[in-house]
Amino acid sequence: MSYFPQVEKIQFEGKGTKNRFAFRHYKADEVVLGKPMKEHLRFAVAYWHTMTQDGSDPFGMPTNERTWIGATEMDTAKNRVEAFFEILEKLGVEYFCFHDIDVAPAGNSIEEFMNNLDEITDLIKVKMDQTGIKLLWNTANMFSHPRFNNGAGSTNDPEVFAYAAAQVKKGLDISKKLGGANYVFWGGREGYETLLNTDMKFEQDNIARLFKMSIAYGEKIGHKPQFLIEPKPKEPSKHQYDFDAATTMAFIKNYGLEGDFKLNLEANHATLAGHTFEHELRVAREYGALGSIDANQGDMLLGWDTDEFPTNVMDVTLAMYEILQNGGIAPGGVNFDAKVRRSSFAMEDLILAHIAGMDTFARGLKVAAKLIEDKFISDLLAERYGKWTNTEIGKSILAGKEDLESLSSYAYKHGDAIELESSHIEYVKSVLNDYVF
Ligand code: XLS
Ligand code: NI
Ligand code: NI
Repeated sequence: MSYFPQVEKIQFEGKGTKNRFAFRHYKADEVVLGKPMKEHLRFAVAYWHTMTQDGSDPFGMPTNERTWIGATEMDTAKNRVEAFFEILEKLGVEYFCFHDIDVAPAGNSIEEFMNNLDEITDLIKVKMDQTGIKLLWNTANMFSHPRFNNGAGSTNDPEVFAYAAAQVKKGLDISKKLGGANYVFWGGREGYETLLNTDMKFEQDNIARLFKMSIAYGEKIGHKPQFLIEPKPKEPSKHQYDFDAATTMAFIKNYGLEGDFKLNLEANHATLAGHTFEHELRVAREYGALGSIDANQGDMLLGWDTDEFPTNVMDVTLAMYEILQNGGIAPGGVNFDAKVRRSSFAMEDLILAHIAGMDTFARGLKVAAKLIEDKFISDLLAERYGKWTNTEIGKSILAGKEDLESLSSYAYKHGDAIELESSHIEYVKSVLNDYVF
């Protein structure tokens, strides 16, 4: 049975096509900078937004038409697996991501939950074997259930900590079974409401304890996915410990987790933290910790994680530039942590939204590759920092031959004759527009 009988496998038809169910820019096998697009992009579909969102919001009822709702929760869960793989295959997407609770109902006890997970992930494995589709990452939802209202790793209650540990253990067992490339920790409740009742140091020590147990368990079962932490400054907590890339790197270094942990960076989380997405990617890249990305975009007029499908070519170009400069993103990928708007309630919108995101990333990739081929940004940097390598004083400072006294006498001699150069940044941005449009 098909959930999208009106949709064939999506093909590349180019910019002029009037067919809504076609790629206008994404051509999986087109070679860009020596690699097919699909290898650069490693697209993944997110199970939660695609399969479980109903379109409700704090002011309104569900809107989404979804034909996979069955008689029981387990029936729905099984139907979703079928529908999900149909979406992946029709889009030609080779990876996917999920939380435990997205795929299997919680049931009435921890045993029932874990059994449900085993049953559904067995089904998922059959589908993976049939299609060659792979698991980019899975994760444990340790934020929705009331038991996590004070956090999971950071909880004040050791029994909650144990429950979280059970979910992570199961998550790693599933990752092993499905050959997961990465395993994600996003700490939505790992933060605080008020410092009045919070021991920040104790809570962070405990989060690190949970992470170290995870590394140890991975080693024990002989399955070592790349562990990723996904920063986000707030929402649902008022303040989240993994605020942004820089804060999370400080945490990783403070607890000696480098080597095992990298970052999964999300565009909308970057803007919530008051950064551009490319800023977050640059910070991670410079630490050698750019692991994977959650591809979406926020609405600058709204102060929350709206998780829109990415359609802004300029933003995506600058993100893809960082990814190319990183030498790619594997074993990570481009996961669409994005949901259709409430008014896009039809089944087919799930397909159309992913096509929009994939086309946007294809365009961003192509423009970023052109920027690299033309040395547009590297020439800009070479010019801007040129005096460090083409003046005697610049070379001498970099060679470590100067100190405060020698520089002080240099400044007394030459200080008033400094020739400043204009950045002409408006011109630069205008030329960048020529690349994008
Ligand atoms: C929420 C996060 C979440 C993670 C996975 O804002 O983006 O969806 O990606 O737990
Ligand atoms: Ni995310
Ligand atoms: Ni998010």
